[in-house]
Amino acid sequence: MSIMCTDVEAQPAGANYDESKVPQYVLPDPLTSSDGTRVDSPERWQKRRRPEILKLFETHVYGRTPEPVRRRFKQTSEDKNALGGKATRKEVTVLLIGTDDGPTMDLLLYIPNNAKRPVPAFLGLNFAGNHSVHSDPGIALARCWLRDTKDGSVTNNRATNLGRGKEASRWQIDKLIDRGYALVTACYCDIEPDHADGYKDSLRSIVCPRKSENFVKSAIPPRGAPADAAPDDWGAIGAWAYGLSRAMDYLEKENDIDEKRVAVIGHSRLGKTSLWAGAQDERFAIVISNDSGEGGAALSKRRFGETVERINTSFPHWFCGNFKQYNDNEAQLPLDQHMLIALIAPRPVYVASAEEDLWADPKGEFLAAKRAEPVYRLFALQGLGVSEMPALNQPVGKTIGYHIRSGKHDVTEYDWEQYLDFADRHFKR
Ligand code: GTR
Repeated sequence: MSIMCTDVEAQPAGANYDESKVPQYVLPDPLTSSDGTRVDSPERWQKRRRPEILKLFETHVYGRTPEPVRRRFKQTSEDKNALGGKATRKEVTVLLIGTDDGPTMDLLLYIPNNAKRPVPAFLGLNFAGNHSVHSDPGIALARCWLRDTKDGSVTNNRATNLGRGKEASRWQIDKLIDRGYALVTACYCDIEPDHADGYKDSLRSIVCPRKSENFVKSAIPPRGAPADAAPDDWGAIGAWAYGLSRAMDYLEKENDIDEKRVAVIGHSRLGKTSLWAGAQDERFAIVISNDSGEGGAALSKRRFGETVERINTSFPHWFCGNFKQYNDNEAQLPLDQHMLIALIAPRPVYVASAEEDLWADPKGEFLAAKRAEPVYRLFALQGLGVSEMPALNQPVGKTIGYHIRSGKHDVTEYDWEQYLDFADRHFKR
């Protein structure tokens, strides 16, 4: 793997990209409970160890997710003749606290017309608005706050028509439809705008698990969270994951989609989000993380590429307050990301890396998937089925899928082809 990559975005300066400088680290054993007892059966895992690990991630990394509050769904459009007649396009607004004047999340659905309904689906949040995922002019422009872009596709934090189809290559909707899958997406900024003050326009300022209870005034100024947030209150990733679960609530009511065959998918920060959503919410039948890196699939203790300190500094709003204790202090983390992947067991999970995406630590992503395997074995399932990282563009794995693709940090047609093949193997048996 080349480490002489000149892509600044893929490889920001000042981080470790040298395998020989990775510190010695010890990963906690997912199959040893906090009282030292060995987890030797699926029942013990589900009843005892899984809740224990979930709690560790809530307390130290992503923060606690509140119980869902009342929500309502309103279909706002339907076109049975979309994409030249091969799909039905629907738009549905989720009223996230049940009131018309409260926060909303706009879902976009494409459902294949030539497949037996109810169909399986991929569900994922998008970065740039629903109108960015396909050039179809029938998609409503995103209504949420978006970051301004140089190309004019977002101006004064509002989407413009120039953004139509801008992210289409990352979604491959025609391919999904041709293969019999629905796509369901929403813009992550509907749930929380992605900046340090975004919580002010987020569910996090309205739906709070228990304000002030357990509140410890932190020495670290509460950037990225309400001033009275507890150190284990949820961050933006927690809020985005909550949004995915609310989309799933809608899919349970949508007759054209089989809610038992929904794969949750995300790229990069949204790959961290899909893993956290899939870890918590067992309704997601497959979980896919594309180039998710630090705080996603990559092991934190390896300190290769992005570190806990870098991510907490650049994105103070993503994780809970407690996570900041591990800045430059990963060795003290009572968990690592292999345990997040293990929380998805026995459901299939797919981790993908890109060769030039060293910032996300491809090897750390592979090793986390590998170290989740013992939990899959407990369920008599084969995980990756390989002991070494595979060659480029050589997908591996049974219940845990993995590939490292050539190229940059992105979601490509190649990535989607692997996810579709993986979903076929698990959903179309
Ligand atoms: C980077 C961040 C990564 C990754 C990426 C993305 O700036 O450091 O953790 O999430 O953004 O979301 O594209």
